[in-house]
Formats: sequence, structure tokens, C-alpha cells
Amino acid sequence: MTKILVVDDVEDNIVLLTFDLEDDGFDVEPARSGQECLDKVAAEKPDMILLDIRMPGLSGLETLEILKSDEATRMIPVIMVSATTGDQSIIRALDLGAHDFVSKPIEYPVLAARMRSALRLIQAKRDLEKANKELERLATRDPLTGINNRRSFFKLAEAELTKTIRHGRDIALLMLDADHFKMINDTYGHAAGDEALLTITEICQNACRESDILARLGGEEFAICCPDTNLEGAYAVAERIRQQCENTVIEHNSASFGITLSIGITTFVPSQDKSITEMLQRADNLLYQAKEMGRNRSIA
Ligand code: GH3
Ligand code: MG
Ligand code: MG
Ligand code: MG
Repeated sequence: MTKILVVDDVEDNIVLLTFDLEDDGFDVEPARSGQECLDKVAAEKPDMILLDIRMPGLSGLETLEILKSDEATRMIPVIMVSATTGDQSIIRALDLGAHDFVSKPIEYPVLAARMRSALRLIQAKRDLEKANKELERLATRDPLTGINNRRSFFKLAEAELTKTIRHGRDIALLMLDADHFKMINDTYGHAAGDEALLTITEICQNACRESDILARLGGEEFAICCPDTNLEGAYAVAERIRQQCENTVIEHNSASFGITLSIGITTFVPSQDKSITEMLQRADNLLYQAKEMGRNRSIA
């Protein structure tokens, strides 16, 4: 239900408006002053505010200015209610970000039409925000696991590396690859393989800090960038993940099987590394060694 905060210092005005608004199916919340409006806006999260201009204490304009300067309330559409048609403060109100205005005495059908217009606008804005979020997700996330994709990994890890270099701190990189993954697909089917990728993702997520950047680089290859982490710390993370995988049984349909990981670990070498690419190359070489040495191991 659409919630409307009706702000007016005169009780009769609130009562009359509430009657019409509720008749139209709106949920009405009254406020008898600018201050009460500000207090209620946080708690009630109205979809729209009808704001009287002339009020003792905080005026409608002052209230509007506060609403529009606060990130949390800026987007709520405000329709000003002015005492007379020639009210100069209407211009000020529109400049401050009011969506629209109506004059007293209120002709309810006109107000209702203006409210519908404001609600259409706010809906369009919401749809746009949602579409933008979805685009952002598609561009940065791996569709199967929901973690960062390769592109997002490089972007985030490069930014982290720049920060680390500036502050002379540590940064570590892990490269992980599932062992004999082709065999899992061939034996249990592709869907079981996908299930294994989800299990690996979850194990990595649980082993990581909030500040670590976890990504699926492609296929059955994952990478983790760990800021403020030295080789010892990174090795501990790798081993935690590797052992957890080794000890996890994956169930898919009636099959149950295990999965192991080979992991290459490296830290930033100032004399060699210009970017994440060099670090990743080194981690990949170490990963290859781990495979050569019999898989299911971490090599730093
Ligand atoms: P190794 O131990 O040397 O890493 O052997 P491997 O079989 O894991 O390596 P290989 O690169 O030969 O095979 C990787 C397999 O991963 C082949 C491919 O079909 C599978 N794969 C890649 N992406 C996906 C995916 O999204 N889902 C599933 N189920 N399998 C995938
Ligand atoms: Mg008034
Ligand atoms: Mg593999
Ligand atoms: Mg691979």
C-alpha cells in the first residue's frame, strides 16, 4: 500500500485530506509540524509527502530543504501545499526539489492526479535503478556461482594492489584449480560438476575475509586476492580451503563424490610485479607445479 505522510499544522486540513486519501486506498500518516515530519519520515518510510508551506516552527520550505539534503530522504517525492495561488515560496520549493504543488483550498481530484504523476516518476526511477543493478551484476558476476568474474577480479585486485603498493603493505594471490574435473563431469555429469563448483565457491567464501576478492576466472579455476596478507597467512588460507574440500562429500542426485584442489600461492614482489598479471602468472606456474607433484596440494 502506498504510504502518504500528510504534514499540516491545522488538524481539520489533515482530517479532510485523510478522508479523501484513504477513500482512494492510500495509507495515511499524519504529522502536525515540520519537526514531526522529519521524525516520522525515518520511521514510517513514506512513499510520498504532502507538505504544507505555512507552519509555525519549522516551515514547509525549511523542512523540504532538510529532506532534500539528506541522502536517506532525498528521493521521496514531496508535493507542497500552498496557502494561495500567488505564493512566491512555490518557486523556491520547486527549486529546492519539490516534485509539484497544489493550492488551498485543495481540489482533491487535481491533487490525486499530481500524486499519480509523482508516483509514476518514482516507479520509473526505481525500475531504472533495478535495471542498472542487474546490468552491473551481469557485467561483474559469474552466472553460476555469483562471485566475481575474471574481468571484475582484475579490476578489483588491481585497485587493491595500487593501494597496497602506496602503503607498503602485503598482498597475496591464490590460484586454485579443481583436480581431474573433466573426470567428474564425465563420470557424474555436467550438473554434478556444477554442483562441485558451487561447493568449492562456498568453501572459499567461508575461508575468506570480507576484504578478500574471490573470483571464478573460468571453468574450474578460481582466484583469491588477499590484501594485508603475507605468504604465511596466504598459505594458511590455501590449506584451509584445500583440506575443507578434501573432507567434503558432494551429493548430487544419488551420486556422492569428493573433489580436491591444487593451489598456487604468491605474494607481491616489488622488483618484478607491475600488475596483477605478473602475480597471477607466477601463481599459475606454482599451480602447475602442484599438479605435477600429484595434485591436492598448495605450493607457495
Ligand atoms: P587437472 O587436474 O589437470 O586440472 O585436470 P582437469 O580435468 O581438471 O582439467 P581440464 O582443464 O582438462 O578440464 C577442465 C574441465 O572443466 C573441462 C570442462 O568441461 C570443465 N568445465 C569447464 N567449465 C565448466 C562448468 O561451468 N561446469 C562444469 N560442470 N564443467 C566445466
Ligand atoms: Mg499551515
Ligand atoms: Mg582442473
Ligand atoms: Mg583448469
